[in-house]
Amino acid sequence: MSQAFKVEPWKLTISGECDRPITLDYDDLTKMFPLEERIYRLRCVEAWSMVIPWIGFSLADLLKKVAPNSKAKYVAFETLYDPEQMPGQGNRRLGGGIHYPYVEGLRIDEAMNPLTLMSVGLYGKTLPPQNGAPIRLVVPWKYGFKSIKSIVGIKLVEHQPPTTWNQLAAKEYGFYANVNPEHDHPRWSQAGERQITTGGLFTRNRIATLPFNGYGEEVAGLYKGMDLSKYY
Ligand SMILES: Nc1nc2c(c(=O)[nH]1)N[C@H]1C(S)=C(S)[C@@H](COP(=O)(O)O)O[C@H]1N2
Ligand SMILES: [Mo]
Repeated sequence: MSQAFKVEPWKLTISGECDRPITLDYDDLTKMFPLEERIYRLRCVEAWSMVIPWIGFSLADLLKKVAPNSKAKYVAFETLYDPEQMPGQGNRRLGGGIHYPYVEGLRIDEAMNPLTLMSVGLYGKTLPPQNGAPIRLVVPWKYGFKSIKSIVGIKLVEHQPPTTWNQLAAKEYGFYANVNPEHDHPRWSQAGERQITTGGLFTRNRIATLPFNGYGEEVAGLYKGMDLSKYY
């Protein structure tokens, strides 16, 4: 995405299995909810990580506004589809074989967890285009690919929705994608990660990967009784 990437006008529609669907425009995104800063670890599935101070609000606050009904078992997210502004989308080589638009999903209880953030900024500023302007998801206990950027659609659905990386290679990228040092990617270990810092000197700190990226106390209960080597 280039710096000319246009975030205004922007429309984000929240619809599906709910009583009060809404469409938000660019101003609503930053004004509808009080914003807070949250410092989270982000762990990419490709074994690098970063600590990032996000600005945003809980996805739960947004979902409560639309009043999900009893059929809302999952939440499906969709990125803006605009090949002119996002060259990768119209080009098989740049796009890495992905089917666009990028889509992601969460189970409703994961979406309602207080850690699940809708982010509109980082490092005290609005989100730059490459980090998902004007609004993105941040799910800190899951691999980075779950944290979908530049969202235009959020839909409450009854069945588990398709997700981009899972469609590309289901054996490598599961729907759950919880950070799990005991479940290796078929082509590399997930036991450790390369921590990227802004310091330069320390950009190759190798650290141990923690279950649920260190957020187990808050989220392990969501997966009680599930075999995490099967639901990876
Ligand atoms: N729409 C969209 N969202 C996306 C991606 C993408 O290619 N398109 N990449 C994902 C991956 S693999 C990671 S690791 C994070 C990276 O977030 P960052 O670009 O802000 O570092 O975004 C995720 N969200
Ligand atoms: Mo990633």
